[in-house]
Amino acid sequence: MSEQPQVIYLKDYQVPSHIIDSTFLDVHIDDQNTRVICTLQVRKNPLSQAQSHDLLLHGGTLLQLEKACLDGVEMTPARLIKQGTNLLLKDCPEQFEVKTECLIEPQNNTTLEGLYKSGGMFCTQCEAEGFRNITYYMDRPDAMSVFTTRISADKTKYPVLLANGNPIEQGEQAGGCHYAVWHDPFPKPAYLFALVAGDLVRYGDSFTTSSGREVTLHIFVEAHNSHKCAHAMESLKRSMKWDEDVYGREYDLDLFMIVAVDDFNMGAMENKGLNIFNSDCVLADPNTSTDAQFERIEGIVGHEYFHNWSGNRVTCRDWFQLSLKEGFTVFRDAQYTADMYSPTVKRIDDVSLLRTAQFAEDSGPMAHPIRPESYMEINNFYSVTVYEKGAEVVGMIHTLLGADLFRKGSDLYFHRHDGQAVTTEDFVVAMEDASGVDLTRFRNWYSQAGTPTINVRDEYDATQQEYRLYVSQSTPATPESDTKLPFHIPVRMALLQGLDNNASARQGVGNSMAVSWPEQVSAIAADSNEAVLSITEAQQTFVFTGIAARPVPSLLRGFSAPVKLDYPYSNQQLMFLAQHDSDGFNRWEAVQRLLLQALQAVMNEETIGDAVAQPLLDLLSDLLRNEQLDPAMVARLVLLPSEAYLAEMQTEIDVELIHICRESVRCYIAQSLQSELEGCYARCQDDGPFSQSGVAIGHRALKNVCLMYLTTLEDEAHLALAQRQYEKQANMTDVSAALQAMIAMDDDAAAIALENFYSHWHQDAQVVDQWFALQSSANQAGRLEYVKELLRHSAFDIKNPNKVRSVLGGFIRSAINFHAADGSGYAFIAEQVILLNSINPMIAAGLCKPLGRFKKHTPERQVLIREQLQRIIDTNPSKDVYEVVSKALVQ
Ligand code: B3K
Ligand code: ZN
Repeated sequence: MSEQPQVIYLKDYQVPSHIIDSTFLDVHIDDQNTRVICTLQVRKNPLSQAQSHDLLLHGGTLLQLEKACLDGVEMTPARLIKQGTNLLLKDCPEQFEVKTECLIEPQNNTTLEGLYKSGGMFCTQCEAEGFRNITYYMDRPDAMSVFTTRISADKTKYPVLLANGNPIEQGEQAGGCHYAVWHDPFPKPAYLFALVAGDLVRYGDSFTTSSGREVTLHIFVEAHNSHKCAHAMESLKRSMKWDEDVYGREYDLDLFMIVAVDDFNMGAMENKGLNIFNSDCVLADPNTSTDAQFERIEGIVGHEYFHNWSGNRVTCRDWFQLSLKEGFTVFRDAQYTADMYSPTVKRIDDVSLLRTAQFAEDSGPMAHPIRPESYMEINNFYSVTVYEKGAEVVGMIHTLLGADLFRKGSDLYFHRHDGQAVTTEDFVVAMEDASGVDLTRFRNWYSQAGTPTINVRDEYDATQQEYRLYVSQSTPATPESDTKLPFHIPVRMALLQGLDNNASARQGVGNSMAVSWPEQVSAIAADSNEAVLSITEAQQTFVFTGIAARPVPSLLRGFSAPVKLDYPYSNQQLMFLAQHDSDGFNRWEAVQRLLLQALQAVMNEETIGDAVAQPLLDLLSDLLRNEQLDPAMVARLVLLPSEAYLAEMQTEIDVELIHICRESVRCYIAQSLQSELEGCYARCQDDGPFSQSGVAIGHRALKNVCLMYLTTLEDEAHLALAQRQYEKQANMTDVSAALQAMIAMDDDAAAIALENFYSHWHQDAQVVDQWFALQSSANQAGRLEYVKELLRHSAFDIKNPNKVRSVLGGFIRSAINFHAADGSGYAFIAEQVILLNSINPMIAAGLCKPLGRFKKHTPERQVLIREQLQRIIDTNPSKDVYEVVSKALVQ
């Protein structure tokens, strides 16, 4: 990149000048030069204001144009203008045919966008703008066309030829080649196009839709992975059923295909009828995959399938609307996972991610609203904000409307916009029209970045029997705006009958009170014990009357809004909520707050014994001994807040202090509760056949949390415990937890186990990725050289994003190493960014993001990080990297 990249603005949006009624692609796959002949039936868009009759076709740097014809006549240079990498076709008629012929070299395409080769197979990734590297096209999501795709290739090397839609023809052709023709009847934007050619085996099944149609389901994988398809197939069938039951959405083609690909920039892609998945997000086997991976695969299979309606049937008008499909679909996949597993545990896991990754993005240089106003490179905006906060915004609409009206809204949205490319505004209007709920102020969530804080104070007047909540909200400045309008924040809450009641009421302690809710309350639960406060102003007061005794407020239940809640909970109140709150999320939240306070006290030099007081230890002890609670829930309840969350809570991050204090609190808890931890570990040990029931998964999670605590004691007995768990080789969840514990103990035993593990699994790329990640993310100081050595390992491949994510992503997660005081971690990542920039700009830019968030670090670290950012930008990087680094440097 030699000049500054162009900035694209939402305000400049214009309807497409032309409509492409049909697209015929003829792709001849070849190991050297792949030929793409593209025939488009085009007409002028009656809605376009454009004066000229020119047609702009996007083209990428990888295209080599051989020929272009308009209505069968080869175009002369005077009418075929090159504009950068794009093509301008001058003075076109009202209706015409364009035919272009290009050569491409997928085997040399390391960006993994457009058509590329992964191992022995050819595959595509077109979202967001990859299609323009396959052929010249109107590569924008509001240009929808009916696609027919003819693929031809060597029959022996590439026996399987796939594209979107239904197969309509196949046969032999000269030179040992064969061909297949696919037709997709649903008009779609180019970003949903897909093509695959490879030597793959097929895992098949079928699904009967609610209206009785039979849909054939195929998962294509390389032969050695054929035993790893069952879980994804079951997940797919469950997702199809769930979307019918919960959203009334039926699948629309006769065939649904998934293809597993080893080299893939992200998790998976929802191409119409032909989803392409990163192998890591589809292949699973109990011997090689952890419980977390199984759950993740189920969520991603669901996510991509749900896109068939929220994304494909109704798509985005432009890329600023990305959250229209991503936020909504993440919300849908979270609902699905909650229904399949435990809603509370899913919520806890999602909120933990939001509060670390998304809150950090929202307070850094790349902060953007879920509907950004501008971008240089759209790939940089496939962010935790657009996805996770986007899902929270949809979730808040769900909370404000209630499940029934939300469903009415989604029905209206799908019905009204089926086959269209629309905006987030269209989504909100459908929700308003179906429910009658006014979402005017709510729209600020789409246009403003930043994490609001809601400040809540209360007052109880015993003589008036009145309880008041004083609520105010504020949001810090972010790069797009210094001033913020108030948000519409739904605060789900209940008032719990507290301890200071008179004796007669004592039996009701912890019950939520049946309250006559004040008028501004927008929704009332059926039993009137719970309500949603609609916070819409900068300051509001809520008055509750007829309250016989001072209640304990349970605020922001289920984390009903992506905000920071500032309420001065006393220790006693938190203990109370931790034991009594009927909202599972808020029970967890109360324990987290207690643990956070203890950690913060240690960081403020209080002695551990005082900070981690006996009542807190008693609470943890009760949890570890409680056999009634869901073990998966207990596993989360007793876990200390992560270093990333502790960092998020500080105004100036002290990496070492956080690390040392958290480690010592962990150790102190292990010492104090050793017998409870050992007891819980033993109780959760399932010696029967391997099971994936919720309880079995929960037991493994809890047992491994206990193991992590116990191994902080660094004694022979607990090292032996981890070793025994490793040697048992019961399942991958236990094996990798045992390895992680041994690595943390930094013992020679870990080295032996790691070698044993590698020699056992070196042929399984997915397991090798885990092996890399376990080592690179180990959170002991001074591991940089070790991680550098991993890069030199024969199994490492910088061109494979999964390997990069395992090793470099793992290293960045290990804060104590990434933020090493001498800057060595920053210099290391900068070197890798520079190297990766020329191979795969999207992955390189992703690695830059953590470097960009330096403002909250100490002045010394800020200088060190800035130096590395400057070093990167001095290499004149791709626009992906340039955008992230330049925005970081101007903060
Ligand atoms: N829609 C794709 C993401 C495409 C990312 C392009 N950089 C996967 C998903 O969200 O379902
Ligand atoms: Zn998605």
